[in-house]
Amino acid sequence: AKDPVRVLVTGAAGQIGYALVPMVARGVMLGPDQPVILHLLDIPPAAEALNGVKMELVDAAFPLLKGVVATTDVVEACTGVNVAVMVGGFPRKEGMERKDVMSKNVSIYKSQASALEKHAAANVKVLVVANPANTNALILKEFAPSIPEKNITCLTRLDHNRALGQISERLNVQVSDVKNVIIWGNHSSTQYPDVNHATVKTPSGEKPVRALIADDAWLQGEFITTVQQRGAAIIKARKLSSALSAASSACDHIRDWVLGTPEGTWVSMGVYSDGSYNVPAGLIYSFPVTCRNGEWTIVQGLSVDEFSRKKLDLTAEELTEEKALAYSCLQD
Ligand code: NAX
Repeated sequence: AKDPVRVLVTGAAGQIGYALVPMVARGVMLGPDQPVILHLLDIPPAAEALNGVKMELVDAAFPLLKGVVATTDVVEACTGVNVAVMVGGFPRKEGMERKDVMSKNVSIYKSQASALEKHAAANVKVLVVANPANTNALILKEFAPSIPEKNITCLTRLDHNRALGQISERLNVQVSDVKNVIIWGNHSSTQYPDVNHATVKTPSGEKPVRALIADDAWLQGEFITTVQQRGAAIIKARKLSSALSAASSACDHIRDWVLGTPEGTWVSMGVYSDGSYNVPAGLIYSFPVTCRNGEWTIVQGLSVDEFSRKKLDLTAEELTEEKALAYSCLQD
């Protein structure tokens, strides 16, 4: 039997945490033959609720779940973890300044970075979910210099999956037959969902989405805004933000990273930019990636037309500003 993998979930008493931990315990994230030990972190006001989640995990009697560490102690939570899913953060409340929210998250991610750096397993893979996800991941990277930068990522897979979903609905095809959409940039409303290289499996072979959907106005308009604004639409409908889809996409992100992407398929991940596609180096930016042997690689050589170029640059500009704001918080 395989040794258990230790998976940290921060913010585990929250909404996404509640949807995510049973998925991890069922093998959705790391595979049906991979035992896991869950490390659950939250803050003291949520300690009782966190203990309730632990009780339910015990009650569910998951065969793959070999242990649960539920704690409000960051060091205990981070010790020995192989995978860290960072869902905990400070939410933006009505009337709050952007800088105040940024400042709270910068201080959370700075201190959790140090705890991970000192106490996590040497090759820990980190996925930041909490918003502002790209910039939180960047802060985590800056304050955990001994964790390889390739190991620190943020979640844009939910946006990627939303784009697959919209194409599948529009064409009335199975979502599993659609692939290779791309989310470029920030996990925010400036993200660019790009279908220029996406394809659909049909009885007569793989066809470009562009050839199947002739309606350019929809592809360059409503499709993009629907994906960009989907989070807000879910809040409007549910009075709560996306949770099951966020949890499921976090599992997809880690599973593909660890176990690899299928041949001929790429996915979107927020990763440390090396300057590919003329995106400024030093941002955490969402790119198309393939994964193999536990490492992601940015897909190279895709054509970027003029319309797309503007969108890639716009979301990069926003991330550059967020980075500057985060650094100004560090100085205060
Ligand atoms: P909740 O407010 O339900 O849960 C957040 C949990 O984090 C709470 O239990 C809170 O006590 C805990 N927490 C706060 N500070 C902490 C700290 N310093 N250490 C550990 N835990 C801490 O929010 P939920 O709906 O679960 O969303 C969590 C985060 O995901 C939010 O930042 C949200 O904006 C973000 N999202 C990101 C998405 C993405 O695709 N990247 C999509 C979904 C979601 O909106």
